Amino acid sequence: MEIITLDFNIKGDDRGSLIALEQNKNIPFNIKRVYYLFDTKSGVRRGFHAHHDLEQVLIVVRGSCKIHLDDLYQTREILLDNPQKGLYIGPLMWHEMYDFSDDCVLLVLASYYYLEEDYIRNYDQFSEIVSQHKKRNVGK
Ligand code: T46
Repeated sequence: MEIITLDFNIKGDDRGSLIALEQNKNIPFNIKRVYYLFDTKSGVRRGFHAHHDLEQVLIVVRGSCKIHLDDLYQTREILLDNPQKGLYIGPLMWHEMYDFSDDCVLLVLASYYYLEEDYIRNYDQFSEIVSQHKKRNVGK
């Protein structure tokens, strides 16, 4: 599984740090939506879905959390604990977020508006779609 992480430059000076995020520059798509998760209760695990088409970059701007990634063939656990790092999650990647620190603020930049039809929330359905997709792309 290819894990795409993004490193953001800090525009730092003696006043502190600043990171700028720009579509099609350090974020690899047009940004249509921004949302953030905070005050996540202890022990909570969320996500449990993949997207058909959506592209996203996840950035923990404060605190830490872990991301479970599953492309049907491999799984990976990624620790996000640095506002300088982004994790790219593209289509057909099952993901779950867990181990949120009390102070965690998880910022997400998304390539499209909120669309429930883009979610695959059932793992069996995810498995079916990825397998079909792989079959169609064999030999390409
Ligand atoms: C994802 C992970 C990383 C909206 O109304 N608009 C929005 O833009 C979003 C993201 C959510 N919602 C509503 C839908 C639900 O009623 O907010 C509620 C919580 O959403 P959800 O249960 O989908 O949250 P997570 O944490 O499971 O997943 C979210 C994103 O939905 C998802 O796209 O990739 O964060």
